[in-house]
Amino acid sequence: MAFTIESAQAMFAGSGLASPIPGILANFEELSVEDRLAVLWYAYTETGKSITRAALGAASMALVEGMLNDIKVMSKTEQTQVMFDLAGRVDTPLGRTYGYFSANTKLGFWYQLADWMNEGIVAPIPADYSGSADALLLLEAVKKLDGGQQIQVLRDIVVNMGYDPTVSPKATPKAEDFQLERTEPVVTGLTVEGITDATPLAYFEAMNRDDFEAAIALFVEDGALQPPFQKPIVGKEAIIAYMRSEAQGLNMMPSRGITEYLPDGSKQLKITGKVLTPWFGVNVAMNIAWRFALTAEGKIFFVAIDMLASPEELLNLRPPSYK
Ligand code: ECH
Repeated sequence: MAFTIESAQAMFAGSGLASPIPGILANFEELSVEDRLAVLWYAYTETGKSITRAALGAASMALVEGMLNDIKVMSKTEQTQVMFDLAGRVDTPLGRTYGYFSANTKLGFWYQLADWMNEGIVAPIPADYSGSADALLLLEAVKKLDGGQQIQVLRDIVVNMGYDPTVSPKATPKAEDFQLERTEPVVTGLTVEGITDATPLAYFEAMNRDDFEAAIALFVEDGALQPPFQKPIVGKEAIIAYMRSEAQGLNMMPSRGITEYLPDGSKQLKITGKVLTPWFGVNVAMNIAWRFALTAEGKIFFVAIDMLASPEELLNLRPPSYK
């Protein structure tokens, strides 16, 4: 039985709980722009305490610098308008420029604005705004998430701001946009309880060295990678472009896994563990599952990265019916 992307997506279906994140993101979309910014401000000041942003590559802010400097010299009213337009995805020149930034560049942009807000250089949010009942409810839901889930929510919202004139497929983000440097030592010499297969171990070690060439060499030509809450990215070229832009400096700490052997020699594996992002270092560990579909030759046909709904899922690898 050969895998298809659809069959691989369904691997270990039902072995995880439904994540609260898609619902929270959908509710966020229903809020007014004022409410959105207020929720982001409070969510950020809660989690932001633990941000130990990695050192940024020297060239990395060049792209956003012009935009940030324009904002810096604006009046407070204009600054607020820019933020409203970005949050409301209005078609403006600034919104379009933002729309083309890679995820890390967008995060770096807001990170700088947040600093400037605290220093009084940029208009604060929200000076005299207390938030609607819906906004407060959403904030309560965000507070109940673990740290890893909270930063995922923040990241998804920031990525979807601005005006994006491209219809899918999205313009491939450029790696040189924004380089993040490692803050934590690279995790090497991994052992994963229950996993002896060389391919996933080689994958984790390559990713932990930011050696995306070595990681991509483990995939079949039309292989696919599915990031959390996203559609699969198909084909080696698209995957490596994505990795260069989004996976720099990540530390992957897989801890245990299970393997299912299929009659034709192919395998499906589920591995759980923690991932650190250079944005937060050791302050926030994300609970993650990787679901690999490996061909009989040991190549990666598909890997899905899932954000776990609860830490218990790190241990419960099988659906209830297997128990
Ligand atoms: C202020 C108010 C106005 C509006 C806004 C504000 C600023 C907000 C700021 C937010 C900053 C947020 C940050 C979030 C960073 C999140 C990072 C995450 C990373 C997750 C990575 C994962 C990796 C998974 C993968 C694995 C693989 O094996 C393959 C590759 C890959 C307050 C001004 C907006 C400043 C910095 C969640 C899960 C494991 C798929 C990448």
